[in-house]
Amino acid sequence: MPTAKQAKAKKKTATKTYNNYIGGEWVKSSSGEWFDNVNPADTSDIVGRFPKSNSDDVNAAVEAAKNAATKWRRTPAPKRAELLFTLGEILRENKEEFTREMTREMGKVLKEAGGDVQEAIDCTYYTAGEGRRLHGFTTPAEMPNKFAMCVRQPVGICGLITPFNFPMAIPSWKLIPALVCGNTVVIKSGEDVPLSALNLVKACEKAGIPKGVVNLINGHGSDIGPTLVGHPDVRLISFTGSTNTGRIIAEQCARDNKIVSLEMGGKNAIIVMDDAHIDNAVEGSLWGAFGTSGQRCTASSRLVVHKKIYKKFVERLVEKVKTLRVGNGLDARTEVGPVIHEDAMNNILRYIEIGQKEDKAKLACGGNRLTKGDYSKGWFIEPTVFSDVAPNHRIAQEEIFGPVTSVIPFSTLDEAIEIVNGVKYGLSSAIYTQDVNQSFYAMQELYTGICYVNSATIGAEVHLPFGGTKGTGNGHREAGTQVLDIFTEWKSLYVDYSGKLQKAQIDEVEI
Ligand code: UN1
Repeated sequence: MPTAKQAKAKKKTATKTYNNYIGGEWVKSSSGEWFDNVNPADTSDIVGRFPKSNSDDVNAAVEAAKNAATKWRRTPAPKRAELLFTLGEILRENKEEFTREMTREMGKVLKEAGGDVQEAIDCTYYTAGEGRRLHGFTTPAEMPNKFAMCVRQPVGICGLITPFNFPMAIPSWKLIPALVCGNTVVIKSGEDVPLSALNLVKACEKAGIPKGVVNLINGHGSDIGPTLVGHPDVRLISFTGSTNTGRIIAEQCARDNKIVSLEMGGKNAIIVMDDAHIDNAVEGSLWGAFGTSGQRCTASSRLVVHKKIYKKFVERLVEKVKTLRVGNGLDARTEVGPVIHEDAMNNILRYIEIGQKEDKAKLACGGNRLTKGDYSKGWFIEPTVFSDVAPNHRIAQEEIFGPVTSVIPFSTLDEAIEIVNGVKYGLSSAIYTQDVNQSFYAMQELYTGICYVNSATIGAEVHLPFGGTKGTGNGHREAGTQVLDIFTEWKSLYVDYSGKLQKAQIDEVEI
């Protein structure tokens, strides 16, 4: 028999178990199976046990969302928004705890995890404000004594599929607008970071969002994704993640005539002109390339640098990169955390190998997995810089999603723009220059959804549209007021008060 003290100690270290949230109840998966949420900085640290859901769980969650839909849709939008403002308060009150839990499950450093939670708070307050706007419009009708107007209506049940890299911000980008617009949702969060989405959903419960309006199912994409995407009662899928999965989802949605919004890869670049403030450009590049260990869709994975300052830039960059402190994100001194899991690490290492074989490209620093001491517990890669990279090299074309960046030389601004635009993605771009003409020309010519001047490619704010051109997405924008166009459909309303039949396009109107 263990002593009371031993039992207590055991209880303290016992892995916490979490459930799905369906119809306002916290429930196990009907599979009875679980998966571990593992800290990528220390794989012996199990953050929690989460239900490994299956199709039955998805069906139950959709059913719950369906049952709650009519009442929620009919709740006046300003009242829906009031609950969301309360949600914002709850997130603010719990920011510190949510931040630590996020770092533990995802690996990003505490400061950045705090930024992630803050982005969810910002999104909640900003988007809740739409509850008293959700503007439609009126317009003159072409017949006399007839009124014409247009209103937004909710689309119905939304499936929200979110990735690992912004464990609370990205779910909030989808959830909050969906709710303010009057939809009910089923969230399937990234299986590597289930706790942050669960914290968000728990906060929704606390805020008083009615049962069934928000449902959360945990588990692996391959087990539950197809059922959610293919479910006949789900009207919309909003997905952020890999290009491959996005394409599969889009194909299924096309077959079923579903609305689908996709946010996928990026191969973002910073142009550094010869007149740039070079230290600012180096600092921005460090932040853009190695923040979140390069695991942002917006990461600065290409640095396109003018030949006149190229040597100096690479020298200063490499010098700084070598001083970056890699480690467990929970240590406040850490600047670069681990990558999310072993497969991701191996994929990044494979790209580093490919880079080393590219004709003329040089490994300027980094390039290895870190394995000594505490590093052996997790998935750490040295911040890596390739110089003398050609625009068509694979490391300059394909998304690596890790702490690796490529420096590419150029001679003219037009050449630099061609390099930046010469990839299949179009999410974010940036230019460092002191010249107003060059900066406006670049803003005009860079074919990306986001463009920064004198700043890196990361750091989008929630009140501006977020999304990209070409292979990054399918034309939608999240955040801003533009996200409302994803989560509502327009309804045109005509009211004829002439007291007779009037035929548009046919009847002559006397002038
Ligand atoms: C992402 O990488 O998918 O602009 C989102 C940024 C963050 C969001 C990134 N606010 O870098």
